[in-house]
Amino acid sequence: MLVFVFTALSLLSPCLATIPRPRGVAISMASFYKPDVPFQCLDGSKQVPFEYVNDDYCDCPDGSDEPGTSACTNGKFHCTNAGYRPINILSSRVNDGICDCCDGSDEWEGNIECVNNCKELGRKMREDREKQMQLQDSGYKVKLQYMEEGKKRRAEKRAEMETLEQSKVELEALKNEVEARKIEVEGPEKEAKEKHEQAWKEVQEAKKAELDKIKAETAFYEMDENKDNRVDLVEIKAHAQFDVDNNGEVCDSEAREHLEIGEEADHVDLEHFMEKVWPNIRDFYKSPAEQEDKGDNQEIEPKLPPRPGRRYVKNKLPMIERKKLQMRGKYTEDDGYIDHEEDDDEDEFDDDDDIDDDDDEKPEDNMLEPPKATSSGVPDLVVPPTGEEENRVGENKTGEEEAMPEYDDETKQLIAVADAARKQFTDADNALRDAENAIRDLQNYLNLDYGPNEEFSALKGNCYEYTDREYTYKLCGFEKATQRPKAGGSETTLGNWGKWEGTPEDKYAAQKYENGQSCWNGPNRSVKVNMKCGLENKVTGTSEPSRCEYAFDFETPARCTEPPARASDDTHDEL
Ligand code: MAN
Repeated sequence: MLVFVFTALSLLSPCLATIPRPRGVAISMASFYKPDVPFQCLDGSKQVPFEYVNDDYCDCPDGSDEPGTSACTNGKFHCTNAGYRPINILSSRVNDGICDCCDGSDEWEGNIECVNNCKELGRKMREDREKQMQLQDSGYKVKLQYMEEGKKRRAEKRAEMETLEQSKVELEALKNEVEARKIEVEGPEKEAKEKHEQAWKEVQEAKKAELDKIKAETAFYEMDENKDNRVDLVEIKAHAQFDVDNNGEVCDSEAREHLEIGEEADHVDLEHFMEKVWPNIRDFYKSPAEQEDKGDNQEIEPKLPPRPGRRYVKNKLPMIERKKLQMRGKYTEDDGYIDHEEDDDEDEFDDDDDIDDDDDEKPEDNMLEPPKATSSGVPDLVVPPTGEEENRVGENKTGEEEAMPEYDDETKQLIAVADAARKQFTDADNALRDAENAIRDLQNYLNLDYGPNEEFSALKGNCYEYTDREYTYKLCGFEKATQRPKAGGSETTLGNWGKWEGTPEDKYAAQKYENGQSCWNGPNRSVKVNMKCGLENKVTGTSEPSRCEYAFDFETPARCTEPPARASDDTHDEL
C-alpha cells in the first residue's frame, strides 16, 4: 500500500521525486556519484575527476562514468519512467533517435521528440495485474473446492478400498465353502449320470451287436447262392473282394484263408461263419448288390416295352436270377434284361423285387428277398435295411442321433442339487472377481498423484476438446490424449498418461502423455500439456513443435495460487 501512496504522490507532484544525480543514474546509485569527490569507477578499476562523469568520453572500463551518454559501448542508462516501471537500457541507445524510455529521457538531445506515455503504460500494467490477481483470486477459490473434493474423494476411495478388502476376505471364504459343497454334491451326481450313461451305452452296444449279427447272417445267405445253408469254396470265389493278391481270381488258398478252414474242408456253416469268418471280413464285405453297384448304380432298362412308371434296376436282380436269365439268353451284363417274347416270362422273377414303382415305392422294394425257412431248420433271415434306409445304431429313422432317455428321478434330483451348488459357486466366484476388479480400479486411482492437495483430481475422468484448422484434439485427464481429423477418419492416440513433467521447482506445471501411436519413421507420439491458471478446465491451444511431439496449453483452476498481497508491485516511483 505504501508504494501506491508514494506513486500517487509522485504523480501529483513530480518535483518531490527529484534527487540530484547525473543523467542516467538510478536513485539507488546516486550516492556513488557525489559531485564534490572524485568518481570511483563502479568496477573499482580507477578514479577520475567528477567532471569526467557524462563528459561524453569513456574513462571507466565498465562504462560507469558515462551513464547518461552513448560514449561507452558497455554503459547503462537508467530510465526513471515515473508512473511506470524504471528500466536500464544500453547507453548506446542514448540519443540514437529512437525513444526507448517511456518518459523519453534517453533522447535528451532532442533529435526526436518523445511523448511521455509512462502514465498510460502504468495504468495498463496495473489493470493487467489487477485482472491477473482477480483471475488468481477466483481460480484459487475454485481450486480450494477442488482440493476439498479431491481430499474427500481420496478418503472415500480409501474407505471403499478397506471395505472391499474386507469383503474380499469374506468372499474368498464363501467361495471356498461353496466350492467344497459343489465338489461334494458333484460326486454322486457324476456317479449317477455315469451309471445311466453306461446303461444307455450298453443298450446301444447290444443293438449294434444285434445289427452286426443280422448283417453277418445276411452276408452268409447272400454268399450261399445255392441255398444249401453252407458257404463253400465255389461260392466264396464268386466274390472278387477276396482276391487278396489281385490276380483276377480268388484262388483256393485265398478262399480257405477267408473261410478259416484247412485243406480238408471245403465249406463253412452259419455258426462257423459268424464266429470265425465274419469278424475278419465285416469291414470290407460287399453284398452282391454293392459289388454290382461299384459306384455308379447303373440302371438296366429292359428291352421289352417297359411298363409305364416302372424300371428295371440292375442291382435288384439277385445274381442267381441273372445267371438263370443269362443261360436263357434274356440277360447280358452289357444290356441288362432282354425280352424276346413280350411279357411271356414275367413270372421269371418277382415284379415287386425287380421293378420299382417310381411313384409308389415301398421300403420293402429295396430289400433282398429273405430266404425261406428250410427243412434243415435255418430260420427266416431278418434282412436288415439296405442303403440309405439303413438305421445306424444310435440314430433314429430320420438319421438324427438317437437321444439318450431321460435320467431317472433320483439322478434328476442329484443334478438339481449339483446345479444349485454350481450356481452358488459361480455367483460367489463372480462376486469375488467383481470385488477384485473394484479393488484394482481403486488402487489405480489412489496410485495417481493429483497434486499436493488433490486439486488435479478434478481432471480425472473428464475430457476436454480443442479444434484447430485440421484436427479435433482431446485430452482425457490422467488417461490419454487423442487427435481426430476434422475431415473424418479414425482417432489417433497421441499418448497415454505418463507423469508430471514440470520444472524441478514447479513439478505440476506440465503433464506428459506418452507412448501414443507410432509415427511413421518417427517416435511414438507424445504430448506435453502445459498447465496454467484459468477459471475453468480447458485446452486453449495445441501445436506440434516437432513431428509427432505435441504440446497442449491447458487452463485449470488447479494451477491458480493464492494471490500475493496487492501492495507488492514494482511500479514504485523513485523519489
Ligand atoms: C498424422 C498426424 C500428424 C502427424 C503425422 C505424422 O497426419 O498425426 O499430426 O504429424 O501423422 O506422419
